[in-house]
This record gives sequence, C-alpha cells and structure tokens, in this order.
Amino acid sequence: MSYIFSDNLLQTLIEARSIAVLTGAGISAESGVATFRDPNGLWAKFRPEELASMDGFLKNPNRVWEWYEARRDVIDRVQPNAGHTTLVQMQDWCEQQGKRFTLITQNVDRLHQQAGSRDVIELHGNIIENYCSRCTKPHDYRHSAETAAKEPPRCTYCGGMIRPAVVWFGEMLPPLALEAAQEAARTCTIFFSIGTSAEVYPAAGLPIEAKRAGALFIEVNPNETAITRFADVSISAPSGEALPALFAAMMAKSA
Ligand code: BJW
Ligand code: ZN
Repeated sequence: MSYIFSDNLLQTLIEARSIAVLTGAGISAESGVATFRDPNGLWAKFRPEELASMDGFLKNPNRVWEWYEARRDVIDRVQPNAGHTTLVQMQDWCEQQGKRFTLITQNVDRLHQQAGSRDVIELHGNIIENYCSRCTKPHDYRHSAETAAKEPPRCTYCGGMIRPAVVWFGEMLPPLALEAAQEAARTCTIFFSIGTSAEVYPAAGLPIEAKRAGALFIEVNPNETAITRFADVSISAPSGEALPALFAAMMAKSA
C-alpha cells in the first residue's frame, strides 16, 4: 500500500514546535493485542461493567483476576509493531530538532515503553503492576505463565485482595498523568489521535481540547470514530502502515 501525503501536511509537521500523540488499543492491534470495541474486540465477548469496574471485581474477584491473567499471557508473548517504533523515531527526531514531543496512551500493555518510548503518560495505568484493593499499597506479584493465579493474591499488610494497576470505569485517572496530558493538549501545535475509538472520557476529550486551543488535529484510524468529523486530517489506515509511511515522507521532504 502506498500513501500520498500533501506537501502542506508534511511541511506543517516538519515545522511543528510541539507534537502530542494520544494512542489507544488500535496501535497494538497489529501486535496481536485485542482492542475493546471492534467487532472481534474484548467487549464483544465480555461485559465491561463485570470485568473493568470495582463492582464487577467485588462481585466476582476470581473471574476478573483470571481475565487479567489471560490478557497478561497475551501481552507477555507479543512485540511492539511498526506503529510503536515509528513513535520512538518521531520522539528522537523531535528531541534532536528541539521540538517538544509528548506521548499519551490509554493502553495498559507497556508496548510503547518496550519499543523505547520515553516519559510515556499512562492515563489508564498498566496491566503489569498490582496493588491492594483495600489499603492501596503496591504488591509485587508479577505474572508469569507458570505462576498464573486463579484468584487474586492477598495483601501482605492488610489481607485485602490484590488487583491490577489499571483504571476501571468510575475510577479517577491518575491526577498527575491527566494534568500532564491536558497541558500537552492545550499547548501542542499538532495533536495525533491514533487507534482510539474516542468513546472513553476524559481521554476522548483531549483531541478536542487541543483543537480548540489551535492545534492541527490528525486522526489515524482505519475506521470512523466519535471524533473523526472534527479531524483536520484523517488518515484512514492501520497505524502500523500509516505511521512509518508518514514519517518516511516527512524525513524525505526535510532532507
Ligand atoms: C486501529 C487498528 C489499527 C483497529 N491501527 N487503529 C464524560 C461523558 C460521559 C461519560 C463519562 C464522562 N467522564 C467520565 C465518564 C465515565 C466513563 C466513560 O467515559 N464512559 C464512556 C464509555 C461513556 N469514564 C470513566 O469512568 C473514567 N473515569 C473517570 O472519568 O473518573 C472520574 C469520574 C468517575 C465517575 C463518574 C464521573 C467521572 C475511567 C475510564 C477507564 C477506562 N478503562 C478501560 C479499561 C482499562 C483496564 C483494562 O485494560 O482492562 O480502558 S475501558 C477501555 O476503553 C480501556 C481503554 O483504554 C479505553 C479506550 O479504548 P480504546 O483504546 O479507544 O479502544 P477501542 O477498542 O474502543 O478502539 C480501538 C480503535 O482502534 C477503534 O477505533 C479501531 O477502529 C481502531 N483500530 N485496528 C489503528 N491497526
Ligand atoms: Zn492491603
């Protein structure tokens, strides 16, 4: 597949002072991690309120714990794809050019960090770490296929049930991460929204905040989303193909 990007877009990207990027599950799809809301996504098979909420966890802790253990099995086996690695190259290039680059992700899979991205803002936590659902102390359980537990381990301090360090529905996002993301959205000149359906708030509000503050809003997604109609540029393609093509075109133009 070949992509043609307008000279105007490439020039705007090359001259940008500050680039902010929001990613969602779609950027990891080509690595083999299921998205949530696609036809084959997790929410086609499971009910979000039963698996991704504190109520669901308290009603059936073993089921929720086993679901996260199964997802950890998948994440342990996959590798970052060309979409992730292009964002590392973009960060390197921005930093060499004295531009600001901020990567904000809703993903819990840590594939951005595995690819080499630095200072990633995690809005929805991560699936690797764990903490006590009662006293909130971190717990050092680390998943492995051999030790996968069928029920949540217990807190060594208070005996409470251990939960994954992700953000469930109805829970606050980590305040410093959210503030940093909102600041980047308000001050960037280019805002990319990549592989997210933009259905879940407050993350879904970031592209619109950026656009209101004057940024050019670029969406990369093979499908239409809740915010496609607000995009200044819509790149309707998988991120593992579109991002390397876009970055290569930028580099060719700036050479
Ligand atoms: C490709 C591709 C390829 C495919 N290349 N692309 C304001 C208005 C309305 C509601 C609310 C609001 N503020 C808060 C709420 C409530 C709620 C919410 O937003 N609900 C909506 C669903 C209506 N938000 C919350 O509860 C948040 N907390 C909060 O706001 O606290 C304050 C508060 C509390 C109580 C009341 C009011 C305020 C917390 C949200 C936590 C979300 N958690 C999850 C689970 C994390 C743990 C886990 O992984 O198990 O986070 S839900 C799930 O959705 C996960 C994701 O990070 C998140 C977003 O999904 P994402 O990444 O967009 O994935 P998909 O599947 O939806 O989309 C994939 C996209 O990829 C698609 O578009 C494809 O086309 C595309 N794609 N292949 C590029 N190759
Ligand atoms: Zn505890």
